[in-house]
Amino acid sequence: MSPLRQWSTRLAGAAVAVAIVLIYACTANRAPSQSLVSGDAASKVYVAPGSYDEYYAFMSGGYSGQIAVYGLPSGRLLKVIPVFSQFAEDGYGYNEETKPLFQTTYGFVPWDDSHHPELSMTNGVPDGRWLFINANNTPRIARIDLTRFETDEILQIPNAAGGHASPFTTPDSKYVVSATRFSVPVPNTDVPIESYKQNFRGTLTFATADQPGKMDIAFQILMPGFDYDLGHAGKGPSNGWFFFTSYNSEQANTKLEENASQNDKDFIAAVNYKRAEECVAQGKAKAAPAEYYHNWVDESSRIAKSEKKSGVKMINPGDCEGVVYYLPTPKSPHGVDVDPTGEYIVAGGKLATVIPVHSFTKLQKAIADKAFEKTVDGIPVLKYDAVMAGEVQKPGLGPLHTEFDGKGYAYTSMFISSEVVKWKLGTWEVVDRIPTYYSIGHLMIPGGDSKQPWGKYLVAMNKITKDRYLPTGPEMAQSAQLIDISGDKMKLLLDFPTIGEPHYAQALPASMIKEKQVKFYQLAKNTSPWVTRSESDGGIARAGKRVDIKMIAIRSHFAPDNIEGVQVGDTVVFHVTNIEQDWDILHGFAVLGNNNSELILQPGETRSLTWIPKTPGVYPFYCTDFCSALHQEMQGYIRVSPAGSNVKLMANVSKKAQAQMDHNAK
Ligand SMILES: [Cu+2]
Repeated sequence: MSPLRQWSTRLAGAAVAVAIVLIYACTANRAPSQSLVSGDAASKVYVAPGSYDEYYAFMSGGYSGQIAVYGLPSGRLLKVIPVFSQFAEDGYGYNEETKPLFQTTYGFVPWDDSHHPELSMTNGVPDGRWLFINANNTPRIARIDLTRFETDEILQIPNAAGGHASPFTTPDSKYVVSATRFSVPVPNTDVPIESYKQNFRGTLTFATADQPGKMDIAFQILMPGFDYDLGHAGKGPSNGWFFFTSYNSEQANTKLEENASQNDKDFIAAVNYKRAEECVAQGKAKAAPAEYYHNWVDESSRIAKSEKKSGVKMINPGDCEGVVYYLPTPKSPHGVDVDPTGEYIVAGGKLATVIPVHSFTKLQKAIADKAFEKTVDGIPVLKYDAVMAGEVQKPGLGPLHTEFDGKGYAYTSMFISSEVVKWKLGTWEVVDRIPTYYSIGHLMIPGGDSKQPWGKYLVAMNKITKDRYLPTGPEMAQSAQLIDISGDKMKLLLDFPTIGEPHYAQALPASMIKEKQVKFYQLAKNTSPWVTRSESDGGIARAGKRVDIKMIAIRSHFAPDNIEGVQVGDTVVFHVTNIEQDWDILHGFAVLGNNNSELILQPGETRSLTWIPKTPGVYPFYCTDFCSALHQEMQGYIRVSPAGSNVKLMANVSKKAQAQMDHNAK
């Protein structure tokens, strides 16, 4: 590049940066929007005490690694589902039963950045079976069961770094996908970063997802070294295709802010995954090295297991003609969204002045006509004009994501101009716009990325909240805004603070899952090797320096509740079973000085806490979940003696259990 061109490029980059700052400053200084809320907003979001919300909304926690479940329209927080981060509140990732879920080839990874919840689908419509969500840092995909609101399975994605375009599902949830945000050497190895263009590649992963407990990598597609950002499956006529945005088609490896903003157009990768399946069946995919973990919860014991797997089937597009085409797309595209009919593929070009919409019909014709402008690493690039359905003119600044109401309208979030823009599919005219507070990222309409949107509400998820709530120091909770989209004009109804970063969300009518909720686990079906079904089954056993204690919890006592014979240097594992058989009757367990977390015990479940006492003494333990009138009486003691002490291992257990213990001790 000539010095003059470099300089003008830098100026252009600086101008964009200044514009962003100025525009942000303008939006952030806007007066609070009391006047924008119409008089009947309160009645539209009021859910009377004891009444239920109309929708469940599942909002990712971003850098909290979790999912928060809210009721809509009230915005009431119903639950936090821990997924990728340890959760001291209930012992997830601390107790022995759930720790294996965090196993990866990098070791135990107790945190991640969860971005995109995706509901499982049948025939392109959310079906309420499962929720998937991606880990953005150490690429993984989790499955959450929607009868228990618990994480049941986590699959690691190999040959990837930054699993951002994930875990979007195919219309039948046969596959969930993960595309690497960061291109890396594949397989990853020690090379100079300067060798980016020679050595760095992207991968698109298709993982099977329709068999609980059996998620696995079906195949990967090796792609040019761009940054892959988001994806969505085709539907209806475009069923069998998947669309992924990419930026950094410049393949810059430094100062991407400027160096990856050079090209006027980057690409959407249109992937024919039915064709990929054919190539795999025909042996055209190569066996590629990979190591990854698959972790899942055994249904009856409720204990997570880990399995290390190796090898993947890797498709090189050059060996599988017709598997990938590139759609040129202005400019540094972010979101890619397919309308309910499956015909329109909408991109959000972060730096584009229009919202470009591709036509699936035209895409097929362009492929048949070989309307290619060039190839990139063997991938044909279709001509923009040959695939373009239309462009939404002057939509605002910084289009990111689009969802649909099922009535012929699309809604696009505009990050820089902090607004939602409503436009008409087919005519591409903007028909309404509403400000958001502030810097909206994703937006969500229940079912709004499916074949059947329930288009009554829209939720804006905003990155910056300043001045919207009572101030809480330098950091404010991020925020969601509920917007009524049932009429011609969008109406702001409600702001509510969220947990972590509400990156993206999904929602469905509550009626689809509320009757399916598990109320307690049946003790008779608990196959944990540490289950204690009654007081007479409790006991203690020593094996070398390990001491296992089997206990029950029931209103309002533990049994046993006095334990002696533990020594400094022992590893003590408390296995506590909550033998209540009633809905929402939980107990907890914590012991003095424990370097771990509490246990929370759902009715009928067994959970295990590892404790390594360091000094002699007597240590109380107690129930942490307020359970009954005599909750404060729900306590006990464990005596710790010096190493080598002759204090006998004992507990106030039943005679039968004591006889068994005495037998074991011989
Ligand atoms: Cu209790």
